[in-house]
Amino acid sequence: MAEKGMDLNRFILEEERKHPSASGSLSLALMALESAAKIIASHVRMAGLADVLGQAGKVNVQGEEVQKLDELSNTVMLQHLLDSGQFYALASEELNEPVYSHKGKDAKYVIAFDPLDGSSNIDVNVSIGTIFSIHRRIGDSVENFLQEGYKQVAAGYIIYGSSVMFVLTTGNGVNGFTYDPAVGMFLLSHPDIKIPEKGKIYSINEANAHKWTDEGLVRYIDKLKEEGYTSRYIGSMVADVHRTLIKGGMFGYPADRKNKSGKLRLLYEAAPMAYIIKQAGGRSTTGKMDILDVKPEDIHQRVPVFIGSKKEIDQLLEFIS
Ligand code: P6P
Repeated sequence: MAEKGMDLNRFILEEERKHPSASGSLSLALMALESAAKIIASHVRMAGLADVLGQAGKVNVQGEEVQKLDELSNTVMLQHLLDSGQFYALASEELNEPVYSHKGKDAKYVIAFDPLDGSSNIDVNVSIGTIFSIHRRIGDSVENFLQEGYKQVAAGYIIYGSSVMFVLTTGNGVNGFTYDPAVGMFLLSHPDIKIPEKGKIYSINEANAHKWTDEGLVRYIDKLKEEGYTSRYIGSMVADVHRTLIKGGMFGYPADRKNKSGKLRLLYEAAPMAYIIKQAGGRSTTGKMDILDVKPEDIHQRVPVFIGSKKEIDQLLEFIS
């Protein structure tokens, strides 16, 4: 296990050395992500002062008002990832269609990302985050993004909270790196993260309970209450899932009569988070199947999401499957 305090770049290179056939492309890809994360973190930290808050007055592909930080984060991600030359194509929550990279026309990977998830929380200074999912390139067009989540090469998120953390898996466990702005480096603070087998917290927007379409979900939540669980729901997926990873329990965004497939996006929210949690020893489900087994049909496809500790997810499936 890597030593605490190791910086992210050295960690990435040492992981590369474990794969003699590695070309170094994934390392360069992850380092480009790291650079983008540092710049986004700087702007998020200054948001309250730089008058970046407020609506940019535009509506994104999700039909949501775009905050200026959303736009800026998307631009920073595109700039660094395209410039790295390590990605054949990029898909973003903020863009209708994927971007195909000239510099990456022979690249081995594609990436899907949510540049700034939870952005509706920017104005109230709640933790928000960037989520990413990296797959191998398998073709010349959109099929690159329609791969099941279990095929991900790497996935993770950067949470911009009381501290900035880069949480990453490349398929060999989960490691968390906390940003030290004094030296401008992400330092290994949470080596080999494992989600507790069982938690004491459930995280779900109960205001939607009367609309949930999963029969038994209300009874499941009532059972957790009887077992003494507490509720924590921030309304920022990266923050809610990060707490679940560290403390255990479950996070859910179910389907309801209004959102027939739930609200969260498969490619760049549910699948990368499910991969992180699985690599940390947890479970994920749509209520019907493991999130990582879902074959995407559209790059902005939504899925119902239940992610967390083995005990809570196994117990959930006794109530809703
Ligand atoms: P609701 C934030 O807008 C987001 O996309 C996720 O980060 C979060 O988990 C969810 O929506 C919150 O949705 O309907 O509970 O406000």
